[in-house]
Amino acid sequence: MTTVTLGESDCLVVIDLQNDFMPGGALAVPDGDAVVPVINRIAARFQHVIATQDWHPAGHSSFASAHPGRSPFETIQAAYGEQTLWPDHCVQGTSGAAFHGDFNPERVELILRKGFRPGIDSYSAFTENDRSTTTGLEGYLRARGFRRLFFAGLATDFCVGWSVEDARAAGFQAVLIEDACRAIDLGDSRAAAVSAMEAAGARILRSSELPS
Ligand code: VGL
Ligand code: ZN
Repeated sequence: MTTVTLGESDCLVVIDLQNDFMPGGALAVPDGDAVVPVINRIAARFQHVIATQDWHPAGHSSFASAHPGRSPFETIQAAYGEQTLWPDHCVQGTSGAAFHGDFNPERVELILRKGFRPGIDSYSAFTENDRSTTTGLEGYLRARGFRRLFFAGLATDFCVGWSVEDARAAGFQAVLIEDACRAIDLGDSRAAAVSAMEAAGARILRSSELPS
């Protein structure tokens, strides 16, 4: 059932398809590897594809290990507000930060790295967690003439969700391809993220609704 026609002003944004978010990885997303074949398949349908990489320096302030006495998945009050603490993950240049080996990045036109400032995390591909430092992606996408962005990858409730909301705030049409994403799901964070994306005006589609 195809409900969408893809064109020159559409771009697929593949979020954080990295080893550390896969089963067995440092910050494993349940069933995270199931999205890889789906994304490989749909990427071929798009004229344009970009990807992001979570890219932290060792000792990053989002790592619980940088806060004596704190554990992963606790929240702390950072200078810029609430911040969840994570296991060490996606350290620059490590195999955990590399793309999943089955992800075919051949058609990826831009790889945007984020989370490299030691004191600021960045879930969103657009704006870091202080909600003011920009990654530059909005300007890039606008300069490329994209108007509608399709999102896939990991994790629905963090990097994908925040990116979708920021895409809407920046004035892009945003589409979540829900079966091409998986969530970390802390508490009810997946459901909350999907509600927030819908409230922001994002459309939720299944990959079967894209051209085959
Ligand atoms: C992510 C937590 C920490 C993600 C990245 O890709 O969703 N989540 N860093
Ligand atoms: Zn991270």
